[in-house]
Amino acid sequence: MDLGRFRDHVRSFARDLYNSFEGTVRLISHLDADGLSSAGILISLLRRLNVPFHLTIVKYVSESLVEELRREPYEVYLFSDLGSGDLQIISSLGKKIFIVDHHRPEGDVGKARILNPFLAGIDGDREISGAGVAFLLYYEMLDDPDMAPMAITGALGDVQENDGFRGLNAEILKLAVESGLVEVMPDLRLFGGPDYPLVASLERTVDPFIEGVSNNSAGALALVESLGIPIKVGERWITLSDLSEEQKRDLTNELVKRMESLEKAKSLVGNVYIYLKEPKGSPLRDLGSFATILNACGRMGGGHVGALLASGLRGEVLRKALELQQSYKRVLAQVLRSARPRIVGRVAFIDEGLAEDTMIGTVTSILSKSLREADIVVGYAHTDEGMIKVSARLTGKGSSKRIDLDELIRTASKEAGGTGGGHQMAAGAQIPREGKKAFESTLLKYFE
Ligand SMILES: [Mn+2]
Repeated sequence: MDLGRFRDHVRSFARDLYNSFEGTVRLISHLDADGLSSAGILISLLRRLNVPFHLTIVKYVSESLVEELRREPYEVYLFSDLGSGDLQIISSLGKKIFIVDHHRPEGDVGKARILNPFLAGIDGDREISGAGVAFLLYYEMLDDPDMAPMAITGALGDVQENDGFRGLNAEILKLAVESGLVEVMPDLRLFGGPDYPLVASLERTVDPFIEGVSNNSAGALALVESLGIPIKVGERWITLSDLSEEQKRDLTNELVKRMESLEKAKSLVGNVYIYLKEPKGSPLRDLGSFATILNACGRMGGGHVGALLASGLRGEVLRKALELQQSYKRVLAQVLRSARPRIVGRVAFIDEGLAEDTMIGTVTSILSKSLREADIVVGYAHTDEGMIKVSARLTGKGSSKRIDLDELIRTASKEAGGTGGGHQMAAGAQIPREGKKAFESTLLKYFE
């Protein structure tokens, strides 16, 4: 693998971490799909080195978290897929601190040891995920590529794939393919991948949303039957890979008709990443779906289940993870049904109380695709810290195309006494409760 300038960083970090092992390692990771993939890789690493660990999955680093950690009896703290933006709070911990992350570092590193692509001049937003960084550490210490698929899963979860991977992600993928762990091929991107039962696959695909099929088993079945595709091949359910070229073309055409936009239709076809060690019929065989399942675990308070799943455990752990995914779908559907956006000018607001802070981003995202009366959707949720989490998305309506949400949210959250930013199409913020009015008036002023 060509790690370029990052190679020396990985080596010296691995050496320092290895030399610091004594007693139990305190592992803290992020609750999104990338954070859980990272945790899975690090758990697997510690297990193989016979180092005991104590794991906690968190949404973000806060002062109260660090306060709690400080009172614990551990010596070595390992943070993954978070921490780079909170160097100041973390260094106040006063223990041996190791950070494995790909977020842009902010503040003074202090005594903490940090492994971060940005510090080697590599773009951690696009070229490597938290799980990717954890994997490079794993590979350096164990010289075994077996966890590379989890690095790909993390990168898919963080939406770093765009017609393939770049930079270090591409290097890791190459290793995974050459080691016979992963196969990449262009196909329909449905839940579960090409070897998953087709009807279930259609029903469970929600991003992109397929009108009359997503979350609708009768609709999914009717669609397959209307195309003259048999439901079963002998004794087993038919899958995408069983279809002839012609059947696949018919199916694709039918699905494209049900998409709300051309962009969405395009996202339906692309590379799929097959995890060859997973049996056919397992939803984990498709790494994109693996990320979807991990995401649901995290959002439903089952982060530890997701992390164990990512570390390679199956059986009861897999059963629990799939259960969490089902309840996530139910809760999300319920939240979406009861959403009543408050529309002011060209902004649709979703007030606190509808969704929890772990779910508001997803809710805002989904609503932004259906709301036509606004340019942007702004969702609010209470946080455990007594703040308001803000999540904003462009609706994709013609007039919204020129809005730079990153800048707009950054400015408005600053006015409100908070912090925020993100990307042009999607951004987020944390603001104090009393800052909500100032936040909204700054936002609305932009549209005057
Ligand atoms: Mn990440």
